[in-house]
Amino acid sequence: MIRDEEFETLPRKALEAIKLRRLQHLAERVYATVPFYKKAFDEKGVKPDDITSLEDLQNLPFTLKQDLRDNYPFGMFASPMEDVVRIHASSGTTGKPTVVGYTRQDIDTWSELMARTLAAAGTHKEDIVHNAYGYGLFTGGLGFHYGAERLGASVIPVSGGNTKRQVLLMKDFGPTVLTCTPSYALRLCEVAADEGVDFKSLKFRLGVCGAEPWSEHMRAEIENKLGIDAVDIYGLSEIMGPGVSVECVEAKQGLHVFEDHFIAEIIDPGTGEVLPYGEPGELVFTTLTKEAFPLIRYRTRDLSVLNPEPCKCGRTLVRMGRITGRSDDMLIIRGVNVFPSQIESVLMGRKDVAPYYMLIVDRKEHMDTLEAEIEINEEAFSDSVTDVHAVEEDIQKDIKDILGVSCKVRLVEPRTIQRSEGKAQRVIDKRKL
Ligand code: DLL
Repeated sequence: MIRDEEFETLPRKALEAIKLRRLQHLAERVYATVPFYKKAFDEKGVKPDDITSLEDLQNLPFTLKQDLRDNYPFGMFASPMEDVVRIHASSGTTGKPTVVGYTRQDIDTWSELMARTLAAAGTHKEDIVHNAYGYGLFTGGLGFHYGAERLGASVIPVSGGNTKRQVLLMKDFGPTVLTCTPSYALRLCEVAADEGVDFKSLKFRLGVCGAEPWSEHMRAEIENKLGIDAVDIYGLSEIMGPGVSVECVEAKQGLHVFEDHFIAEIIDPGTGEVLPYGEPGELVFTTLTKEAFPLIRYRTRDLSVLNPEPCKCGRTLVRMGRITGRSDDMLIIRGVNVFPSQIESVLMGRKDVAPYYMLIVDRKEHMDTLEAEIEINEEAFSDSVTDVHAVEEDIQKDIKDILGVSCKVRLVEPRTIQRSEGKAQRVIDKRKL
């Protein structure tokens, strides 16, 4: 269903006129209110009123995750704190998370966009939504919650975890729409089977899955095992949370970007040059309507491709392809963003291991697993009193403290981890998505 005929089916020319007007307004606002942007514009020699066409966006500076870290926690906010009514943070666990803020108007815009998202995915007001995205600093739980309420559906704010209990609720409450990560959807199905509940006998019709990479193969598995339609939803905290783009249930061919609120570009991650429609590269987003935390040309590091052809559902919004990977080395393990360099920092602080390691990521029973092979150093290796098992446990604990995910540690003999001559290959991702 198209909730917003006005914006979702506009001829592209008319849509572009709206985007330009909003971009001009945004540039003026961030230049006046966010010191980071004033400096970045000045350094590039651009002024807000230089923007006379959408192509001029290419002259504006990029925003990087590092810029958000440098301005931690609230330095990028464009509204005074008294107007901020909500704070969320990214799931990344490197010391400082990425912090984002929302004004009352932002929450309203987000709720409406999530209502549009859920509608495009095939949700109606009569539906009961089993919302198993995590509630808390993560944007998934509350984002879906507000959207489902705005749509008029009934939402069960079950959050993640406690899977057996979720199965009981699914049986008794008869929810029709499942909202959770694709891996958790499969996990729910498995635990249901263990509890003697055939997932297909439940009332579910639809799953709205995202927040982590998945594939057509995995979609087929979810659809077959759960007996539902599964659609892909994309978003990131920095840009708003879920609801930046979504597939329509009619076509399931690319995710419609809500262009009346976000401009998407694809760039060459190496040169930063904007690529034409149809060419794969890194997704870059500019927020057009956000008040508290507007961003100009935010580099997501997510790899995708854009298609401006109208969709058979009637929407004229540009579609992005399923995310195919990342241009940096960030891993998403059970929904938590993990950088290999964080593991390195744990090892650097120790006397008994060498900074050589290999991370092995896998997916067992639909759950991500992380294992680290780490080289013990010569000294500790030849010392007869070294208790290898105790060292492994100790490192395991440090990694869990810093990353927030568990990682099985296995010490290996000195010089057994392959050295590289160029860029080190430190991750083996065996997940078949
Ligand atoms: O994951 C927001 C969200 C919640 C999206 C619920 C969809 C559903 P972050 O925790 O900031 O926000 O993580 C954002 O997750 O840059 C992608 O790398 C990845 N990601 C999100 N959706 C998808 C998807 C939320 N559909 C990061 N496919 C993004 C692949 C995805 N990767």
